[in-house]
Amino acid sequence: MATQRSLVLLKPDCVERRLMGQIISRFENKGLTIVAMKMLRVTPELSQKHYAEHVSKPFYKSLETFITSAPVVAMAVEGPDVIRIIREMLGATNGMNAAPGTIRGEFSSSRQMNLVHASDSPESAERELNLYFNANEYCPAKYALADVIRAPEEN
Ligand code: FUP
Repeated sequence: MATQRSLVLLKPDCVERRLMGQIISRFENKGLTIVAMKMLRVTPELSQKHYAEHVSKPFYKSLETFITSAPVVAMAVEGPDVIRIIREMLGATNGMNAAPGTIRGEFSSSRQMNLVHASDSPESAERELNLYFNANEYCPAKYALADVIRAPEEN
């Protein structure tokens, strides 16, 4: 299984609601590896780049107001098939439709305030990671317990 990296963003609602620890714990509990992390304020310029495919849509202005309203936490999360796994952990985009047990299913009842963003394809991941991180901000490591999380051939 190919090792991938996904951009995961804990959005302003996640930070404001003090849910950062609970959400990060889910990724750690699953055995995924955080290889870069920072807190920042998304600017309108960064929002327009991040949500380039949505800039011309009617909901964009409201989305920009929301994503720039409070700090976010950006993470690069690494693991085999991690892009699919994290999207499944998040659940449907609209928290009202997200399955019980998913992050949005447990914590969100909103389409806009859905707590977490994660890349939806390898192409998106590369583009989005480059928006948030420079090459020298990654801290890849082989942790001591890696071999009790997955067999070496599963990585
Ligand atoms: P996702 O791939 O889950 O990030 O969702 P989309 O690319 O479809 O949407 C990007 C963000 O826009 C989502 F976080 C939700 C938000 N959104 C709205 O706020 N209103 C809409 O009508 C559609 C999407």
